[in-house]
Order: sequence, then structure tokens, then C-alpha cells
Amino acid sequence: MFAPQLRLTPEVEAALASRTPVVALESTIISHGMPYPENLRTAQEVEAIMRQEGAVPATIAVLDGEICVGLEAEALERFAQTPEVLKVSRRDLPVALSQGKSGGTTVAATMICAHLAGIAVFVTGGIGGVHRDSEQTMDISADLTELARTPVAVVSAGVKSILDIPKTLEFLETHGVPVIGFRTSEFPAFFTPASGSPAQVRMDKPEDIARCMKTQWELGLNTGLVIANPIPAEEAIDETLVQQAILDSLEEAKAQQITGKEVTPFLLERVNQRTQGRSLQSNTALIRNNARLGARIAGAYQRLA
Ligand code: PSU
Ligand code: MN
Repeated sequence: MFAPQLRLTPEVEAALASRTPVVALESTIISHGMPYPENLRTAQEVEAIMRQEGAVPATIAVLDGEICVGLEAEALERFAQTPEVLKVSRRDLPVALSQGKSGGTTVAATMICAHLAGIAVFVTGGIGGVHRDSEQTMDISADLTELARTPVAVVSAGVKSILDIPKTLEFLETHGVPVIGFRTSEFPAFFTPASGSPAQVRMDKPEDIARCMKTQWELGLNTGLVIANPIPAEEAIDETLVQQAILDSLEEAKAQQITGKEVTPFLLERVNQRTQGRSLQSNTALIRNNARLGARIAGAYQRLA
């Protein structure tokens, strides 16, 4: 039985028991995606937005060998100030838990933990994907294979163009993962509302998305869904600025021979630095936007159940 390693906060436990909508949040974005103190401030704001929308946020992280589903205010503060924790994706979960370690959970690992806890909706900033030089490196995020096998709906602002967006979308199509554009027919590119690649389908109401989730899982199709929510236009970054920052950062990663799980955090950090905080500002804005949508989808899904 796996249950002993799942530690729910009383708030999350009560919400699940009373069928109050609960939304999962990842923690690699806190430990490896943003610097302190923006990481903490964003995590706190996102939780507050979800509560305003009537949902209970459950930030998921691994602390001292336990999967925590929901972090109390103090635990969140401590976690945001401990940059040396592990980055925990699917294969790192058994390692970190059995060794009593702490870590931020990626989209993949957070999906696993959310599903174990009975949470259907998960909000993040951007998901991992197929890297641009994947023909040489075979670097494809475990987030994508997780979406192919774990039934959780993931709300994001799409995929950063540090990645190969068309290849990422092809992978999701091959693996049977619905890709829903919220109020857009284009797949968003994280910092900008459009990538030039189409989403599978456009949906305009959280209720429509909730019905699609329910239909998918009632069919026994136990895959995830990608809900792609474009960054609000007024928060988007100048496209040429961010593209140049990305190209320079990719080159730097290659020159420094960064590989494996270090690649994504390295690129995120370097792009942040090169855009002098502009990217961080967009990053926090789009996560707040995703938090609102995620809470509404969770509410709509709960009403269907
Ligand atoms: N993309 C972002 N911000 C992030 C991440 C990706 O724009 O913080 C993090 C997420 O936690 C995601 C992980 O699950 O990076 C993917 O890492 P990798 O590419 O190593 O699978
Ligand atoms: Mn990788």
C-alpha cells in the first residue's frame, strides 16, 4: 500500500472529503524555475487566486521522503528558500522517497502524486516537451510520456520556445493526449499567445473542458489532457527579445555541455537573466491566469461528478 507516503494537509484532506474542488500545483517551478523571492510570492499569489475562485490549492512537493499534498504557509516559505533540493520527475520519485530526500516535483511527478491523491486538475506555467535538438540528444521531457499515461488535466500557457513546439505537439498527438486551446485555436508559446502551430481544438468554457475530461476518462482512456491557456496579450513579452534570449541561452547550454535534467533549469535561468526580469514578470502573470482557469475547470468538473 502506497498511502503511508502521501501526506495531505488537513485543508486538502477536508476538501477532498467534502468534494470541494482541489487543484494541484507543482513545485519544481518553485525550486528550479524561478529565483527567490519571486518564486515564493508567485506561489502564494496563485494559492490566493484559487481560494478566491472557490478551489483549494494543493502544492505538491517531496519533503524528507514524503509526498506532501498541500504545503502549509510555513512549509512553503521554507521550501522556496531551499534551492539545493532535488528536481523530482517520475524516475526520481522512488529514489527521493526511499532515501528520505526533499525535492520539487516536475509536471510528470506532480501528475502522479495528484492522481494518487484523487486530484483531477493541475495548474502549472509551462510543460516540458521535445527539445529542439532532439534528433541528436533524444531529449524529450518525461512530462510528455506522463501525459500519455496518467489521467490528470494539466493547465499551462503552452510550451516555451526553448523547445521544439511542432515536435512536442506531434508527440502528444501520437500518444493520444488531447490538446485544448482555451479561447484560442492556436497553441500558445508561453511568453507569447501564439506559436504558429494549431491546438487540436478550441474550447471557450471551463464547463466544456470538464465535459471532455469526464468523457475521456469514462471511455477508459487513462491519459492526461493539455489545457493551453494563452498569456494575456498585455503581459506578453516582445517576441524578438525573447527569441534572441532563447537562442543565446541554447548556444550557451551547448557550449557548457549541459545535459539531462539540468538542461531545462539552466535554460529557464539564463533566459530570465537575459531578459532582465521581463520574462519573470510574464511568467508570474501567466501562472496567475492559469490558476484562475484551473480553479474554474475543477469547479465545473466537480459539478459534473
Ligand atoms: N517549463 C517552464 N517552467 C518550468 C518547467 C518547465 O516554463 O518550471 C519545469 C517544470 O517543472 C517541468 C520541468 O515539468 O521543468 C520539465 O523538466 P524536463 O524538461 O527536464 O523534463
Ligand atoms: Mn530532458
